This record gives sequence, C-alpha cells and structure tokens, in this order.
Amino acid sequence: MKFQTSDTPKETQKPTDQFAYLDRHEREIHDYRTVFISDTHLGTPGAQHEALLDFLKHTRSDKLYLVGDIIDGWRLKRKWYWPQPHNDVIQKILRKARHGTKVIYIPGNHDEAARQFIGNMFGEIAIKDTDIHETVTGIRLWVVHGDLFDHVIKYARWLAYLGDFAYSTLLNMNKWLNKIRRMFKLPYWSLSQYLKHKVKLAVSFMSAFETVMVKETKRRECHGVVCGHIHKAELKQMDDIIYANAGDWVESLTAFVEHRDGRLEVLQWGTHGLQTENNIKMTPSQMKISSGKAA
Ligand SMILES: [Mn+2]
Repeated sequence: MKFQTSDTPKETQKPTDQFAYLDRHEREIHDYRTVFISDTHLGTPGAQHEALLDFLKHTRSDKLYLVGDIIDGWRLKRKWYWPQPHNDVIQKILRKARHGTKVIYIPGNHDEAARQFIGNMFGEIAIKDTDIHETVTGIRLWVVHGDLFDHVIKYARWLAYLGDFAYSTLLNMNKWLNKIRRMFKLPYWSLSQYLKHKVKLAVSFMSAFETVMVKETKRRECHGVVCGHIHKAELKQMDDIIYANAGDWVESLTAFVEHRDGRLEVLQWGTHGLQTENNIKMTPSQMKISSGKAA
C-alpha cells in the first residue's frame, strides 16, 4: 500500500482562517504615522477578527487610535461571546502599546463602560473622551467616536434600537451570504453596506451625522474630524472641514491612516490584505483649510 501523505492537496488542509494561507508567504508591513480604527465590536459574532488581526499584524504606526465600539459591552451584557481570536486581537494591541506604539482609546456607546476611566491609563493605553491629533503638516484633527451627538439627529434614538436588532440579523445574513459567495469563489460583498446606501432613511441619517460632526468640529476650531459610529468609512471635505470616518470591522473592514508625509487615506483590508484600488486619498495640497484657524 502506498499513501501519498506528503502530497495532500492544499484544499483538504482547509486553513481555519483565510489569512493563514497568506501568512505562508512573506508579506509587507505597511508603515504609517497614525492609524485610526473604530467599531471593531469584539464580543459579537459579527466582529471580523481574522481580517482585523491580519490588519494589525501587517501595519505599524507611531500612534494607534481606537475610536470607540472596540469591545461591545452592550451585547456582551445580554449574551456572553468571547472566542479566543478576540483575545488575540486585544493581545496584539497590548503588545503594540508595549513596543512603543502610542495607543489612545476613545470609548464609544457600545463600550461606554470604559468612559468611567477617562483620563486614566490602562497599562500603556491612554483612555480619553476625545483627542486632538496634529498631523505632520499641522492639520488639527478632532478624534471622537460620534455617538454623543445622536440626540441632535432626528430619529436617531429609535433608529438605534430598531437598528441594533435589524443590524445583527442583517450581519448574520451577510455572513451566510458570503460563505456561499466564497464557495463560488466570489469576492466578499457586504449586504448591509449595500442596503445602507439604498435605504433612504439610513442615508439621510448618515448625512445628518456628517453635518453635525462638521459643525461641532468648527466649534472646536479644528481643521477636521476623525470619527466612527455609523459604520461608513469616508474621507472628504465639507465646508473646508475634513470629515474622516474610520468605518468598522464588522462589514467594511476599513481604517483611516495618516502617511509619513501627511497624506490621509481610508484603507480597505481585503482577503488578500491591503487593497490599493478604490481607497479614498487626500494629499496635503488638496486640503482646503480655512485660514485663521491654523494651529
Ligand atoms: Mn457607536
């Protein structure tokens, strides 16, 4: 009898995560001055920990901002869900902090329990309500999760309740849909992202959110804002104010970064790591900054 043990076809080895395969190859570590991530929602089945861990492994920065809804305390309170990979993500962040990355954690509404520790240090991680980040070219960015202005937005409250239920159902459907898509070798596609663009109410809520954030940024005499909360990555100028949203890691798998030369970019992390097409970019010369507000 002859067994071909060494020639087991790759398909049957079935790596438990899609990035394990990529890790057998040498992969570049992308270097940034600052990285912002938000809405990772660890502690929920929707959190895409494989992609997030892969992102953290293959990026480095002087500063890492965690812009809220990092651990989903709301959902954990209702139902405990904490698999090992979620621990790995936290460990990875702690290790970065130990090895010199300045980590700043700004709690959101889903991890509002952490708000009682604002002003304290959690090991090497600073917990802050909001922060002002200055880019290498002197652009002052106000960093905040964004939920605190929900009350100014019409419908936001009931939308949040209804949304939470509908959203987790949708994310579940999304997971199954993409399992099927993977079987047919189709790329990842977000059902909820798609619907969000289609549903009029959601669209008007998101534009109202952006308007409020820009108004608040002006009031704080900053050149721009970096937030999260609405799970829609964005980088644009509104009224000479830079509006940046880091997106999320339950569906869009995005981060907001500052390059070493001050360029700003929304990154998308795909099944093959950093995606270079369709990223939203802004060079310092493109930034229209109203004068008189410079730092
Ligand atoms: Mn939030």
